[in-house]
Amino acid sequence: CATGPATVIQAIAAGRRAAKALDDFVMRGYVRPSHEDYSCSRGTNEELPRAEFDDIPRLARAVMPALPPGDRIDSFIEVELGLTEEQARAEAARCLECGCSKQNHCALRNEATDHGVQFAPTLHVRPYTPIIEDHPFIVRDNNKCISCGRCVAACAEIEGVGVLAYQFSEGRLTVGTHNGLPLDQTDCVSCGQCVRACPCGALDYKRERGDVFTAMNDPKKVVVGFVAPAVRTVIASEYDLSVEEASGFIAGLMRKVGFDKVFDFSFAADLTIMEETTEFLGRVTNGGTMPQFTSCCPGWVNLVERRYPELIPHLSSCKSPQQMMGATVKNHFAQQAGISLDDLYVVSIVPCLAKKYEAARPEFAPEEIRDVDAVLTTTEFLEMVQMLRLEPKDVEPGAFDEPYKRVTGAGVLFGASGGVAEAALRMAVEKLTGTPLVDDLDFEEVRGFEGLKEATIVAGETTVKVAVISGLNNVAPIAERMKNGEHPGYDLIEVMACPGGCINGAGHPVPDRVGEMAARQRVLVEIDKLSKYRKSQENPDILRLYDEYYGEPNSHVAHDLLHTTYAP
Ligand code: HC1
Ligand code: SF4
Repeated sequence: CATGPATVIQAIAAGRRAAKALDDFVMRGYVRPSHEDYSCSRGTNEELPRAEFDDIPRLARAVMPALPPGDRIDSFIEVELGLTEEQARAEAARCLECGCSKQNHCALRNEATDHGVQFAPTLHVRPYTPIIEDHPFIVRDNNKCISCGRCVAACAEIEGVGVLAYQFSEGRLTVGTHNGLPLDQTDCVSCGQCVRACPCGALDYKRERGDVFTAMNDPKKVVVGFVAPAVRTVIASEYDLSVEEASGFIAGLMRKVGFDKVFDFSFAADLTIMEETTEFLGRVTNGGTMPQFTSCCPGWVNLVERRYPELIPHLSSCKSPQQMMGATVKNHFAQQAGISLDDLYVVSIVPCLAKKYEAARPEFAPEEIRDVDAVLTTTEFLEMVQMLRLEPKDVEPGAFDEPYKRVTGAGVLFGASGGVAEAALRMAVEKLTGTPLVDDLDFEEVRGFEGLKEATIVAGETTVKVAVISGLNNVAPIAERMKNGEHPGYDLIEVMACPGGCINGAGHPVPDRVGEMAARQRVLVEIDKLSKYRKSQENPDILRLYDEYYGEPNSHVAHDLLHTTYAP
């Protein structure tokens, strides 16, 4: 291919990010689209993994230094070019230097470019202010803050927590806490949505991947990794995988990164359903405290403890699936595999920042040995993959490991809002009617992205009223009413801090296309549909675990290892 302003070249991008980068390039008018599929692929976004755009190869490489290994420019044919290579390189280098590492995926940089904003280093120098580390893992660097207010809005309007506020310091407008207290002494629930909203790296979180690499490099350590339900939706999207391929690819990728044993903690979601639904049915029959709230979202648990301690008796006593998996691996698996706890290092991979907080809680570290030693976000895991320069061709897809190999569609559904309630209903209805649920497994009323969804289910003599809430701002009206002694009219309430559930967690890469959230949800729903087992209570590996270890749901051993208490 020739180069220069008159060159005519077309690029075919493989991988969503590569396509997006080319897309941005075309949108800014530097190259002209020539392929008739272009408008179609932009319109639906469905074609992006193999969208076609005009560009030249070197230009494309210049604007995409940070592409993951799976993304590449596949092939080129000639089209008319509107920018010299030198101009393109200058354009690519125009990072705003706020200090983060987003480079080409920076919304702020794109806005600035689109509006012709120039960066003038001599005018914009500001006095250095120390980095603030007043939270277990959230770090605030006001030197990078551009006072855009996204974090303040996320905290107040999405999560309803409202602990962040603008402040004047040294004559400059930046962000601090409402009352000036350290962040960990406010009602902050550690959801991480402020970090996710920050466009310039002023808010970030501490990575644990270094500790995980260290454990992997220690020949004495058996490093066990388990992955949360929602993570597969992002991996599927990053690597353009089909629904059928997603879980097997993750297992292979985790092995390649260096985990000795790999589990899917949708298994522990099944275990949670066994414990939590048994608890719920017990409350229904014995006149226990109603309604029962789910307790698997640590951001929600933090909110109850900090702002609504009166509601603690309503929280299920179940640990979250992450902590059930950790406790099961550190006890049952360690015993069965004959591994001493000193040599066992347990890592979870999750879409959530609050899971870091949860894993570090002292009640989940009996005798100061944590059940989950490190928590990686989806983003951190992908960073590790990039650091190791792993390509999809290096990955040998495979099954998850025994003895927790089999998971159900119900467990996988946990990753989107409504999934916990749906999985619980699949068991509760069966128990209440005494008849196996065969065809009517889908409780579609509780799926989707609305902040509050409701369903009324008649099961034999019993009517179960369910509410499903996501985005903590949406729980406030109900919580306030209950605080004042009112019954909200529901029996079971699922609450997830992130809008839409864990598929929208702050530990995932930020979606860069419209429709990404719906696509993530679809992956989970499709996996459920294709699953051999779709009810937690029929998972053979769960039944065997009860047989050989826990006895029965809510047994003494189960209470010891799978349940917890909350601190007002
Ligand atoms: Fe979630 Fe859960 S579903 S909280 O959204 O109950 O993080 O995926 O791991 O523990 O299983 C998150 C996801 C996750 C727990 C499960
Ligand atoms: Fe607010 Fe969540 Fe950020 Fe805490 S982590 S400051 S609750 S948005």
